[in-house]
Amino acid sequence: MTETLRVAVIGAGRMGADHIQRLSKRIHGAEVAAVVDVDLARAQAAIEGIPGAVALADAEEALNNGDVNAVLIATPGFLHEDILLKALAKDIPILCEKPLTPDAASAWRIVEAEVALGHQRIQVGFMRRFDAEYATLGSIIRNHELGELLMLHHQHRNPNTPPGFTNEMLINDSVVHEFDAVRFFTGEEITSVQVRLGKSTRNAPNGQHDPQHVLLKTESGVLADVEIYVNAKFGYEVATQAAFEDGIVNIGGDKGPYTRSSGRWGGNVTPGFEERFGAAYDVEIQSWVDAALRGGIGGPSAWDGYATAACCEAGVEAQKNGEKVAVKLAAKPDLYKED
Ligand code: ISE
Repeated sequence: MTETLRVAVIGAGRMGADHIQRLSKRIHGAEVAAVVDVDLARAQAAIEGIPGAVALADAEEALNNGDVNAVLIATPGFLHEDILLKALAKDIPILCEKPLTPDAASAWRIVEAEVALGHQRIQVGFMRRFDAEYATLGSIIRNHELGELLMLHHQHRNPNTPPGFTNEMLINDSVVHEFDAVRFFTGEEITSVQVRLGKSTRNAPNGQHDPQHVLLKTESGVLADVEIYVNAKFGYEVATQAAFEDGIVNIGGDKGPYTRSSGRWGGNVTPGFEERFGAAYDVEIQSWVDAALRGGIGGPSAWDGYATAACCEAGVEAQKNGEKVAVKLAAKPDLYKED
């Protein structure tokens, strides 16, 4: 049995660079064997100080490197399908950053390829499932501690967006997390998505309508709403309020330390997702590595990637027509059904 994952990290941008540091400094049982980026200089900079790692400009070359036995994909979503299919053909552990792929048809091709392989190799990078407060709220829901869950209210606020962040990406890149969170909390599929556009901030780049109000419904009728506001300026905030029959639970509000000094009170605003979810990313990647060394996956599956891609597709249509759009899902293959 393999004792160490020798990981090829594909993509050395913001998320890839963060995972490279994590794998080489904090994760047990895995090492960075290769870093791939079309910008070779960026790949070279990313392997600095990592003994035995090589910098490459081509993902296939990394997959064919005899020193590589696992892959972490951190390129933009539209590049995932090709690498995923090649990595599945090698039958090696795969951690794929969200989204699995940008649309339901391509995500379904990935599901079909994994089903043909006969076992699960793909874990999708929905890191929020590994956040301590998410886990606590998830268990309150599953154990019916406060009766039935009735509604979920989400706030998802980013300080600003990188260049090229389109209006569709508010759904495909950002709300994709809430699609997964709602499925994780309820254990149900989402049946419809509606998007309402009100006043837009003057800080939204051309082409973006920001904020947007997204309304979801699950199979049993749980309603969820999401305020997605990606040019909120003040900082980063991901918070949820859950309404139950017997109580209300809030997670993800401001974190301490809360200080009173020199006639002022307050604390620090979280600047970005690396700080907000840093611990969750560590737990997520360790869970992937531990499960991969045992031959399995340790988190959300390709089915979760497909189901959220179908929600995104409905969400982008709903952005355009303002209607309630049904989420269309194929039948779940046995490979993804729990024993
Ligand atoms: C980004 O890609 C992330 O995954 C962040 O968690 C999210 O808050 C942000 O909106 C996305 O663009």
